Amino acid sequence: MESKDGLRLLPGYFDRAAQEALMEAVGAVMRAAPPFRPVMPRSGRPFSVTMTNCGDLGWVSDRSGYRYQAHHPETGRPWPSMPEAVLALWEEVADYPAPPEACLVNLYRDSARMGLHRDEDEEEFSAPVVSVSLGDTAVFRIGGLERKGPTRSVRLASGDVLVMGGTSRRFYHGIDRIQPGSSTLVAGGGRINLTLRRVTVPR
Ligand code: MD5
Ligand code: FE
Repeated sequence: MESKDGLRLLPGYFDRAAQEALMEAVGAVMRAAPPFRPVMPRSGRPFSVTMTNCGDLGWVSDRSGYRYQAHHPETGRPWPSMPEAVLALWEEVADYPAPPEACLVNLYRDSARMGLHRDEDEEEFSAPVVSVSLGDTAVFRIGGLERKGPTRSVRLASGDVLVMGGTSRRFYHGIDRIQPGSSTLVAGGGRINLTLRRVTVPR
């Protein structure tokens, strides 16, 4: 599916063997950089999703705000490097002349969700956001440039890749829920989402 907005869904981009290989790589990332539970700026309300990152920069949220930083907020160590397969995916689908700097790893267990929001903590909006779904199917909600505008629902299954380029880079979106038990890929159940982003403008 390719839309005039620059939104491209690539269903089944990764086959089961490739998904298992990605899970191995993600497991290594999580051992080096354990998932943490971010809190909302000011309120300190915890996210239902836990997160970690790989790459030069990682997205974090705490009482002082949202930002990208080079170190894990709890261990203080630099983020592990991005798996080769993730860099290869960006090369294949991003149509952008520089590598991604951040790969956010979101972990959704049973009732975890992500409210409607826009990705706007980056400096570079000419690069797409590339997202990989692994494990349980997610009910993804996508709107437009206005928070109050119409939205539609898209199911994201394990192995699907979503490329948000062009105008869609700034669309409102969120995860309404996951469908527990819809995949056997993630040990203990749940969904893992990899979100690849360029943060800075290349020089
Ligand atoms: C997820 N994660 O499935 C999603 C995938 C996040 C987040 O939203 O911020 O961690 S990224 C989906 C995305 C990004 C940018 C634009 C659009 C979707 N879009 O216009 O649909 O955990
Ligand atoms: Fe987002």
